[in-house]
Amino acid sequence: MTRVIHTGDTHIGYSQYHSPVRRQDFLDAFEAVVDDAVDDGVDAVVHAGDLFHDRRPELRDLMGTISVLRRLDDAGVPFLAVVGNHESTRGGQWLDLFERLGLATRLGDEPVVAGDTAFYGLDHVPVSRRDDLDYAFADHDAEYAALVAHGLFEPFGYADWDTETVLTESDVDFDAMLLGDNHTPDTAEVAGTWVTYPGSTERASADEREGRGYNLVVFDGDAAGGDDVVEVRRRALDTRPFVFVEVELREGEGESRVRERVREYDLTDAVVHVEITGEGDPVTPAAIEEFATERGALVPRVVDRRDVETDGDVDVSFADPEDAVRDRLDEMSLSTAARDVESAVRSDTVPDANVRETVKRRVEERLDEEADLDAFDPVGPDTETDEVGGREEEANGDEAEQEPDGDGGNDESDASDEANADEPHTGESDTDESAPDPASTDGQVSMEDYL
Ligand SMILES: [Mn+2]
Repeated sequence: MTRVIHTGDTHIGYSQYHSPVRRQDFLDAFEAVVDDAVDDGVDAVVHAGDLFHDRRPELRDLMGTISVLRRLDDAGVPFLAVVGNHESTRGGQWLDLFERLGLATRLGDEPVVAGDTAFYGLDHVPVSRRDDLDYAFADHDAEYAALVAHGLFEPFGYADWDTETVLTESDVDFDAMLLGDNHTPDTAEVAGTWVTYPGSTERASADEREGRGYNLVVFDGDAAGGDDVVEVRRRALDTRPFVFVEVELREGEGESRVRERVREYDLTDAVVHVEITGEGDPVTPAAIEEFATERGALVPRVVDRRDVETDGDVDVSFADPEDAVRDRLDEMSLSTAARDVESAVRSDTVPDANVRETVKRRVEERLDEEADLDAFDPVGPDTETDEVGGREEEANGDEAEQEPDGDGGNDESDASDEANADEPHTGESDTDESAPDPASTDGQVSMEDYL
């Protein structure tokens, strides 16, 4: 019999809402999981990726993580892990550092045995490179086998990775796939194999409404009352309270009604989301946020979803506006990378919801190809051929459709979040607060952004 704690999507280092308290919360959640593992004496902690929120964790996040891993190691509990999309770096992985320190084992195509189960790993692989995967795993002679992987697998939401293909093409017969990436916990059976997500351990987005937790997975011939060899049980974590207040204003109602609704909740130390819909008078979100703070909220966020009146149509016309834009762009000596970004933003073939992810991916791909760093140098107005290439690329829909994160949904502030990740010291400046759309100025992003 083997008993392991299966967790993932810890997102350590995430200063959600630019809050240092929230940043600590993500590390605390990891610590809580490890505490349970030590108390329980499980055979291993299996981590399915996204231990860190981004590829450049700060020193304090690394030190915090190391001290938690050290506690686990002192208790003799192995930490077996794979690399997720959020933390993946171009060179070595942070996980390799922990392995070098003797605090972790990076799973791969060779079996790592804990109890009587062989564990294998599959790091996150972008959709564009999945065709090259051969799912070749070395033999094992353990009783059971499990594949730990990071990605969006069928049959769960946002899936872009076919689980049956993985299971069919693998040369090891897995009893379970222990997954990370999808922050919504769920378990299903695919072709006789249990596939399960434990979900994130702290809410990385306000869309993650249900309680957080992790899985306790038991490999045992008599698991699940003898009906199976794998049993997946979910355990809850005590995390930061999130309070959601929905206020639908009627004609004539306004700020006082919103306050009245907010007052109905215990806001102590909570992240508070107030959403205003309906009719009624204008409300100043800042005033409501101040009110929530006075009532003990850690982070108050107010979003007014009511239609905001615009200044009417823009009264400018060009014979061919696209042509005018192109002319202006030609004068700007933009780098190839900047043109990539510009074309993704302006293109008709990239759906609005995918723009941020597309931009992020294009820049990342250029960064990943060391040889492509020239693409960030400004080019003169004479070398315009890149622009055509850029447009062709998006015309065939490649970028927009092949999204490893499956971020087909609402990508409100992923890009600004990445910007913060690259420049941690500007993280407090709330860059996303300056965006014009009220729905995207709450510093909050949808769940898909954090898968
Ligand atoms: Mn994640």
